Amino acid sequence: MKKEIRVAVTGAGGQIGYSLLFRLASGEVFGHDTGVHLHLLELPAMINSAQGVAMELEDCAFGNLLSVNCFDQAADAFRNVNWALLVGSKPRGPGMERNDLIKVNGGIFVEQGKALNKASSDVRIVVVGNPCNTNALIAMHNCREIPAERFTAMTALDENRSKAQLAKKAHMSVGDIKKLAIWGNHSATMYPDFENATMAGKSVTDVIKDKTWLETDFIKIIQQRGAEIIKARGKSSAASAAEACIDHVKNLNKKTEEGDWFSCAIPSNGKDYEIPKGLIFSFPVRSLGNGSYEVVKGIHLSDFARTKIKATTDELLAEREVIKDMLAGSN
Ligand code: NAX
Repeated sequence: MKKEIRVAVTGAGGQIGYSLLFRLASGEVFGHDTGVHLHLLELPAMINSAQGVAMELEDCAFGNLLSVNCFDQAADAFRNVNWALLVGSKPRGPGMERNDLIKVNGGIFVEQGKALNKASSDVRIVVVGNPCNTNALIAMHNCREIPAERFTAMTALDENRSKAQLAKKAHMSVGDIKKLAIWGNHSATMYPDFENATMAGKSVTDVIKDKTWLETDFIKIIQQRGAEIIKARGKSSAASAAEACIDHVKNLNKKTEEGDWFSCAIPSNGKDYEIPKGLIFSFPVRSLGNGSYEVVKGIHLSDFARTKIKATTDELLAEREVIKDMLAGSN
Protein backbone atom coordinates (compact mmCIF):
# COMPACT_ATOMS: atom_id res chain seq x y z
CA MET A 1 0.00 0.00 0.00
CA LYS A 2 1.36 3.43 -0.93
CA LYS A 3 -0.67 5.24 1.73
CA GLU A 4 -2.63 4.52 4.86
CA ILE A 5 -5.67 6.35 6.15
CA ARG A 6 -7.61 6.22 9.43
CA VAL A 7 -11.35 6.74 9.27
CA ALA A 8 -13.68 7.02 12.26
CA VAL A 9 -17.37 6.26 11.78
CA THR A 10 -19.75 7.00 14.62
CA GLY A 11 -23.05 5.17 14.96
CA ALA A 12 -21.22 2.24 13.40
CA GLY A 13 -23.83 -0.26 14.57
CA GLY A 14 -26.69 1.67 12.97
CA GLN A 15 -28.30 1.32 9.59
CA ILE A 16 -26.29 3.96 7.70
CA GLY A 17 -23.12 2.54 9.25
CA TYR A 18 -24.02 -0.86 7.83
CA SER A 19 -24.31 0.53 4.32
CA LEU A 20 -21.26 2.77 4.61
CA LEU A 21 -18.49 0.82 6.30
CA PHE A 22 -18.04 -1.91 3.70
CA ARG A 23 -17.64 0.64 0.95
CA LEU A 24 -15.04 2.61 2.93
CA ALA A 25 -13.07 -0.62 3.36
CA SER A 26 -13.30 -1.74 -0.26
CA GLY A 27 -10.96 0.83 -1.82
CA GLU A 28 -13.84 2.52 -3.64
CA VAL A 29 -13.52 5.78 -1.72
CA PHE A 30 -9.86 6.34 -0.93
CA GLY A 31 -8.36 4.37 -3.81
CA HIS A 32 -7.10 0.83 -4.18
CA ASP A 33 -3.57 1.91 -3.30
CA THR A 34 -4.65 3.21 0.13
CA GLY A 35 -4.85 0.96 3.17
CA VAL A 36 -7.75 1.76 5.48
CA HIS A 37 -7.88 1.56 9.28
CA LEU A 38 -11.47 1.77 10.51
CA HIS A 39 -12.37 3.13 13.96
CA LEU A 40 -15.96 2.18 14.81
CA LEU A 41 -17.60 4.25 17.56
CA GLU A 42 -20.82 3.14 19.25
CA LEU A 43 -22.62 3.74 22.51
CA PRO A 44 -21.51 1.26 25.20
CA ALA A 45 -24.98 -0.34 25.11
CA MET A 46 -24.71 -0.91 21.35
CA ILE A 47 -21.06 -1.91 21.10
CA ASN A 48 -22.02 -5.53 20.29
CA SER A 49 -23.67 -4.33 17.15
CA ALA A 50 -20.49 -2.54 16.04
CA GLN A 51 -18.45 -5.63 16.91
CA GLY A 52 -20.72 -7.74 14.72
CA VAL A 53 -20.14 -5.35 11.83
CA ALA A 54 -16.39 -5.48 12.49
CA MET A 55 -16.51 -9.28 12.21
CA GLU A 56 -18.33 -9.04 8.90
CA LEU A 57 -15.82 -6.48 7.65
CA GLU A 58 -13.03 -8.95 8.39
CA ASP A 59 -14.97 -11.70 6.66
CA CYS A 60 -15.07 -9.68 3.45
CA ALA A 61 -11.27 -10.07 3.25
CA PHE A 62 -10.92 -6.66 1.62
CA GLY A 63 -7.39 -6.16 0.37
CA ASN A 64 -7.48 -2.51 1.44
CA LEU A 65 -8.67 -3.05 5.00
CA LEU A 66 -5.69 -2.98 7.35
CA SER A 67 -7.54 -2.96 10.70
CA VAL A 68 -10.95 -2.54 12.33
CA ASN A 69 -11.30 -1.47 15.95
CA CYS A 70 -14.43 -0.79 17.98
CA PHE A 71 -14.62 1.97 20.60
CA ASP A 72 -17.21 3.22 23.05
CA GLN A 73 -15.38 6.47 23.85
CA ALA A 74 -15.05 9.25 21.31
CA ALA A 75 -11.62 10.35 22.56
CA ASP A 76 -10.26 6.86 21.80
CA ALA A 77 -12.08 6.50 18.50
CA PHE A 78 -10.87 9.81 17.07
CA ARG A 79 -7.21 9.44 17.97
CA ASN A 80 -5.09 10.12 14.84
CA VAL A 81 -7.97 9.81 12.37
CA ASN A 82 -7.78 11.57 9.00
CA TRP A 83 -11.52 11.49 8.43
CA ALA A 84 -14.31 11.51 11.03
CA LEU A 85 -17.73 10.60 9.68
CA LEU A 86 -20.17 11.55 12.43
CA VAL A 87 -23.24 9.50 11.64
CA GLY A 88 -24.48 8.49 15.09
CA SER A 89 -27.12 10.53 16.85
CA LYS A 90 -30.42 9.94 18.55
CA PRO A 91 -33.57 9.78 16.44
CA ARG A 92 -36.55 11.90 17.41
CA GLY A 93 -38.71 10.02 19.94
CA PRO A 94 -42.52 10.01 20.05
CA GLY A 95 -43.89 13.44 20.97
CA MET A 96 -40.42 14.97 21.00
CA GLU A 97 -40.14 18.54 19.70
CA ARG A 98 -37.43 19.38 17.15
CA ASN A 99 -35.82 21.76 19.66
CA ASP A 100 -35.63 18.96 22.26
CA LEU A 101 -33.92 16.76 19.69
CA ILE A 102 -31.49 19.54 18.86
CA LYS A 103 -30.54 19.86 22.52
CA VAL A 104 -30.27 16.11 23.16
CA ASN A 105 -28.06 15.55 20.13
CA GLY A 106 -26.14 18.74 20.80
CA GLY A 107 -24.64 17.13 23.90
CA ILE A 108 -23.18 14.34 21.76
CA PHE A 109 -21.48 16.86 19.50
CA VAL A 110 -20.02 18.88 22.39
CA GLU A 111 -18.26 15.73 23.53
CA GLN A 112 -17.27 14.64 20.04
CA GLY A 113 -16.00 18.12 19.15
CA LYS A 114 -13.68 18.01 22.17
CA ALA A 115 -12.57 14.48 21.30
CA LEU A 116 -11.69 15.59 17.76
CA ASN A 117 -8.77 17.52 19.25
CA LYS A 118 -7.08 14.09 19.32
CA ALA A 119 -7.47 13.59 15.58
CA SER A 120 -4.70 13.88 12.99
CA SER A 121 -3.81 17.49 12.11
CA ASP A 122 -5.22 16.97 8.58
CA VAL A 123 -8.57 15.57 9.78
CA ARG A 124 -11.73 16.37 7.88
CA ILE A 125 -15.12 16.02 9.49
CA VAL A 126 -18.44 15.14 7.90
CA VAL A 127 -21.58 15.37 10.05
CA VAL A 128 -24.47 13.19 8.89
CA GLY A 129 -26.36 12.75 12.19
CA ASN A 130 -29.30 15.13 12.40
CA PRO A 131 -29.78 18.03 12.75
CA CYS A 132 -26.50 17.82 10.85
CA ASN A 133 -25.80 21.52 10.20
CA THR A 134 -26.28 22.52 13.81
CA ASN A 135 -24.50 19.42 15.12
CA ALA A 136 -21.50 20.37 12.96
CA LEU A 137 -21.66 23.90 14.36
CA ILE A 138 -21.52 22.55 17.92
CA ALA A 139 -18.64 20.17 17.18
CA MET A 140 -16.71 22.96 15.45
CA HIS A 141 -17.07 25.31 18.41
CA ASN A 142 -15.93 22.67 20.86
CA CYS A 143 -12.79 21.73 18.95
CA ARG A 144 -9.93 24.19 19.38
CA GLU A 145 -7.25 22.37 17.40
CA ILE A 146 -8.94 21.91 14.05
CA PRO A 147 -9.51 24.78 11.58
CA ALA A 148 -13.20 25.62 11.26
CA GLU A 149 -13.35 24.98 7.50
CA ARG A 150 -12.66 21.26 8.07
CA PHE A 151 -16.14 20.88 9.60
CA THR A 152 -18.77 20.02 7.02
CA ALA A 153 -22.32 18.68 7.10
CA MET A 154 -23.95 16.52 4.49
CA THR A 155 -26.46 17.82 1.96
CA ALA A 156 -25.31 15.48 -0.81
CA LEU A 157 -28.37 13.27 -0.33
CA ASP A 158 -30.63 16.24 -1.04
CA GLU A 159 -28.57 17.02 -4.15
CA ASN A 160 -28.76 13.43 -5.36
CA ARG A 161 -32.51 13.34 -4.74
CA SER A 162 -32.91 16.57 -6.71
CA LYS A 163 -30.92 15.28 -9.67
CA ALA A 164 -32.90 12.05 -9.70
CA GLN A 165 -36.26 13.85 -9.70
CA LEU A 166 -35.26 16.31 -12.43
CA ALA A 167 -33.86 13.50 -14.58
CA LYS A 168 -37.07 11.51 -14.14
CA LYS A 169 -39.24 14.46 -15.05
CA ALA A 170 -37.23 15.27 -18.22
CA HIS A 171 -36.60 11.62 -19.22
CA MET A 172 -32.88 12.30 -19.10
CA SER A 173 -29.97 10.73 -17.31
CA VAL A 174 -28.85 11.86 -13.86
CA GLY A 175 -25.35 12.27 -15.32
CA ASP A 176 -26.68 15.01 -17.63
CA ILE A 177 -27.41 17.26 -14.64
CA LYS A 178 -24.72 19.62 -13.39
CA LYS A 179 -24.49 22.58 -11.02
CA LEU A 180 -27.34 21.46 -8.79
CA ALA A 181 -26.83 23.10 -5.41
CA ILE A 182 -28.71 22.76 -2.15
CA TRP A 183 -28.73 25.98 -0.17
CA GLY A 184 -29.05 26.13 3.61
CA ASN A 185 -30.16 23.61 6.16
CA HIS A 186 -30.56 19.85 5.74
CA SER A 187 -34.20 20.06 6.71
CA ALA A 188 -37.58 20.79 5.18
CA THR A 189 -36.48 24.40 4.52
CA MET A 190 -33.56 23.51 2.24
CA TYR A 191 -33.60 25.11 -1.18
CA PRO A 192 -32.70 22.90 -4.17
CA ASP A 193 -31.59 25.51 -6.71
CA PHE A 194 -32.99 24.37 -10.06
CA GLU A 195 -32.61 27.85 -11.58
CA ASN A 196 -28.83 27.63 -11.81
CA ALA A 197 -28.63 23.91 -12.64
CA THR A 198 -28.11 22.58 -16.17
CA MET A 199 -29.34 19.50 -18.05
CA ALA A 200 -27.18 18.39 -20.98
CA GLY A 201 -25.73 21.90 -21.06
CA LYS A 202 -29.09 23.70 -21.12
CA SER A 203 -30.73 25.52 -18.28
CA VAL A 204 -33.16 23.28 -16.36
CA THR A 205 -35.89 25.87 -16.91
CA ASP A 206 -35.35 25.57 -20.70
CA VAL A 207 -35.74 21.80 -20.54
CA ILE A 208 -38.55 21.56 -18.00
CA LYS A 209 -40.97 24.30 -19.03
CA ASP A 210 -43.47 23.60 -16.25
CA LYS A 211 -42.50 26.42 -13.89
CA THR A 212 -45.25 25.60 -11.41
CA TRP A 213 -43.95 22.05 -11.08
CA LEU A 214 -40.39 23.31 -10.49
CA GLU A 215 -41.35 25.98 -7.98
CA THR A 216 -43.81 23.92 -5.97
CA ASP A 217 -43.97 20.15 -6.57
CA PHE A 218 -40.25 19.62 -7.17
CA ILE A 219 -39.15 21.57 -4.11
CA LYS A 220 -41.76 19.86 -1.96
CA ILE A 221 -40.76 16.39 -3.18
CA ILE A 222 -37.14 17.06 -2.19
CA GLN A 223 -37.97 18.71 1.11
CA GLN A 224 -40.33 15.87 2.09
CA ARG A 225 -38.43 12.94 0.56
CA GLY A 226 -36.93 11.77 3.85
CA ALA A 227 -40.36 11.74 5.52
CA GLU A 228 -41.87 9.87 2.53
CA ILE A 229 -39.21 7.19 2.80
CA ILE A 230 -39.89 6.74 6.51
CA LYS A 231 -43.61 6.41 5.71
CA ALA A 232 -42.93 3.78 3.05
CA ARG A 233 -40.18 1.70 4.70
CA GLY A 234 -40.87 2.34 8.35
CA LYS A 235 -37.21 3.39 8.68
CA SER A 236 -35.23 6.41 7.52
CA SER A 237 -33.02 6.45 4.41
CA ALA A 238 -29.91 4.37 4.92
CA ALA A 239 -28.29 3.08 1.71
CA SER A 240 -28.94 6.37 -0.10
CA ALA A 241 -27.55 8.29 2.88
CA ALA A 242 -24.41 6.14 2.82
CA GLU A 243 -24.06 6.72 -0.93
CA ALA A 244 -24.36 10.47 -0.32
CA CYS A 245 -21.73 10.34 2.43
CA ILE A 246 -19.38 8.58 0.02
CA ASP A 247 -20.12 11.17 -2.67
CA HIS A 248 -19.41 13.93 -0.11
CA VAL A 249 -15.99 12.49 0.75
CA LYS A 250 -15.11 11.84 -2.90
CA ASN A 251 -16.25 15.32 -3.92
CA LEU A 252 -13.98 16.92 -1.35
CA ASN A 253 -11.06 14.67 -2.27
CA LYS A 254 -10.95 15.31 -6.00
CA LYS A 255 -10.74 18.56 -7.99
CA THR A 256 -14.21 19.48 -9.22
CA GLU A 257 -14.55 19.34 -13.00
CA GLU A 258 -15.01 22.56 -14.94
CA GLY A 259 -18.67 23.41 -15.41
CA ASP A 260 -19.86 21.75 -12.25
CA TRP A 261 -20.15 22.18 -8.50
CA PHE A 262 -21.56 20.22 -5.58
CA SER A 263 -23.49 20.87 -2.37
CA CYS A 264 -21.74 20.92 0.95
CA ALA A 265 -22.65 22.57 4.25
CA ILE A 266 -19.63 24.56 5.46
CA PRO A 267 -18.99 27.42 7.88
CA SER A 268 -20.15 30.66 6.29
CA ASN A 269 -17.51 33.41 6.14
CA GLY A 270 -20.24 36.06 6.48
CA LYS A 271 -19.48 37.44 3.00
CA ASP A 272 -20.66 34.90 0.45
CA TYR A 273 -24.29 35.55 -0.44
CA GLU A 274 -24.69 37.52 2.82
CA ILE A 275 -25.17 34.38 4.89
CA PRO A 276 -24.43 35.18 8.56
CA LYS A 277 -20.89 34.35 9.60
CA GLY A 278 -20.31 31.02 11.27
CA LEU A 279 -23.53 29.24 10.33
CA ILE A 280 -22.94 25.80 8.85
CA PHE A 281 -24.71 26.49 5.59
CA SER A 282 -24.99 24.45 2.41
CA PHE A 283 -23.50 26.31 -0.56
CA PRO A 284 -22.47 25.44 -4.10
CA VAL A 285 -18.86 24.43 -3.57
CA ARG A 286 -15.89 23.46 -5.75
CA SER A 287 -13.06 21.32 -4.45
CA LEU A 288 -9.55 22.47 -5.35
CA GLY A 289 -8.36 18.88 -5.14
CA ASN A 290 -5.73 19.52 -2.48
CA GLY A 291 -8.01 19.15 0.53
CA SER A 292 -9.41 22.65 0.26
CA TYR A 293 -12.56 24.00 -1.34
CA GLU A 294 -14.16 27.30 -2.27
CA VAL A 295 -17.70 28.61 -2.43
CA VAL A 296 -18.72 29.29 -6.04
CA LYS A 297 -18.99 33.05 -6.40
CA GLY A 298 -21.25 35.21 -8.52
CA ILE A 299 -24.24 32.91 -8.87
CA HIS A 300 -27.35 34.88 -9.79
CA LEU A 301 -30.12 34.43 -7.25
CA SER A 302 -33.64 35.39 -8.29
CA ASP A 303 -36.10 36.96 -5.85
CA PHE A 304 -37.73 33.52 -5.60
CA ALA A 305 -34.40 31.94 -4.62
CA ARG A 306 -33.61 34.72 -2.16
CA THR A 307 -36.92 34.21 -0.36
CA LYS A 308 -36.23 30.49 -0.03
CA ILE A 309 -32.66 31.09 1.13
CA LYS A 310 -33.86 33.57 3.72
CA ALA A 311 -36.28 30.99 5.16
CA THR A 312 -33.58 28.34 5.56
CA THR A 313 -31.14 30.93 6.97
CA ASP A 314 -33.72 32.00 9.55
CA GLU A 315 -34.22 28.38 10.58
CA LEU A 316 -30.47 27.90 11.08
CA LEU A 317 -30.27 31.10 13.12
CA ALA A 318 -33.14 29.84 15.30
CA GLU A 319 -31.40 26.47 15.76
CA ARG A 320 -28.21 28.29 16.75
CA GLU A 321 -30.16 30.21 19.34
CA VAL A 322 -31.47 26.95 20.87
CA ILE A 323 -27.95 25.57 21.39
CA LYS A 324 -26.08 28.82 22.01
CA ASP A 325 -24.95 27.58 25.45
CA MET A 326 -23.09 24.74 23.73
CA LEU A 327 -20.99 27.04 21.56
CA ALA A 328 -17.89 27.29 23.67
CA GLY A 329 -14.40 27.34 22.25
CA SER A 330 -12.55 29.45 19.75
CA ASN A 331 -13.94 28.65 16.31
P1 NAX B 1 -29.63 4.37 13.50
O1 NAX B 1 -30.51 4.68 14.67
O2 NAX B 1 -29.86 3.12 12.72
O3 NAX B 1 -28.12 4.35 13.98
C1 NAX B 1 -27.57 5.37 14.75
C2 NAX B 1 -26.55 4.72 15.64
O4 NAX B 1 -25.87 5.77 16.30
C3 NAX B 1 -27.14 3.80 16.69
O5 NAX B 1 -26.55 2.52 16.58
C4 NAX B 1 -26.79 4.49 18.01
O6 NAX B 1 -26.49 3.56 19.04
C5 NAX B 1 -25.56 5.28 17.59
N1 NAX B 1 -25.26 6.41 18.46
C6 NAX B 1 -26.11 7.25 19.11
N2 NAX B 1 -25.44 8.12 19.85
C7 NAX B 1 -24.13 7.85 19.66
C8 NAX B 1 -22.94 8.41 20.17
N3 NAX B 1 -22.98 9.42 21.04
N4 NAX B 1 -21.78 7.89 19.77
C9 NAX B 1 -21.72 6.87 18.91
N5 NAX B 1 -22.83 6.28 18.39
C10 NAX B 1 -24.00 6.77 18.77
O7 NAX B 1 -29.69 5.66 12.56
P2 NAX B 1 -29.22 5.81 11.06
O8 NAX B 1 -30.34 5.46 10.18
O9 NAX B 1 -27.93 5.13 10.87
O10 NAX B 1 -29.09 7.42 10.96
C11 NAX B 1 -28.08 8.10 11.65
C12 NAX B 1 -28.30 9.59 11.58
O11 NAX B 1 -28.27 10.04 10.24
C13 NAX B 1 -29.64 10.06 12.14
O12 NAX B 1 -29.43 11.22 12.92
C14 NAX B 1 -30.40 10.46 10.89
O13 NAX B 1 -31.39 11.41 11.17
C15 NAX B 1 -29.30 11.00 10.04
N6 NAX B 1 -29.55 11.13 8.61
C16 NAX B 1 -29.00 12.18 7.98
C17 NAX B 1 -29.14 12.37 6.63
C18 NAX B 1 -28.51 13.54 5.94
O14 NAX B 1 -28.76 13.70 4.74
N7 NAX B 1 -27.70 14.37 6.58
C19 NAX B 1 -29.98 11.45 5.82
C20 NAX B 1 -30.18 10.13 6.46
C21 NAX B 1 -30.40 10.16 7.93
O15 NAX B 1 -31.73 10.52 8.18
